[in-house]
Amino acid sequence: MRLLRCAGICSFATALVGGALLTASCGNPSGEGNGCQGTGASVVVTAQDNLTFNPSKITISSGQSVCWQNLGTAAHTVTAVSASPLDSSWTPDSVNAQLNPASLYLKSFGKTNTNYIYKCSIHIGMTGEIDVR
Ligand SMILES: [Cu+2]
Repeated sequence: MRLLRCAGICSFATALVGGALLTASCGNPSGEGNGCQGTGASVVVTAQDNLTFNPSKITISSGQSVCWQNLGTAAHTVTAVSASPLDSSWTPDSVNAQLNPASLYLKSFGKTNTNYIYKCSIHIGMTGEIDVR
């Protein structure tokens, strides 16, 4: 479980590929144009100012990673609600990540046939679901 911010990603990406383009896009304080790009995540979920996770429901394969990004102006969280069956890395009501504007949360999922529910602790009704097959 890692909380990644843009600066960390940019440093990493710059060191990795020496990409001037990446460096330039990451310098955008609005977060537009960078986000989860370059993290290698299999799926990107965007927390939006309309108080939704988009897409709100995803299906991935075991071993794949999900990157949550906040490209808006409102702060959100990724807070575990449930894992079925239980997963020690997804404790109900624990805030996995504070997802402030321009920040990222990257997590890989290694358990097959597990359903994960999460929410934003700040905005009631802002929920998401991950099915790992
Ligand atoms: Cu929220």
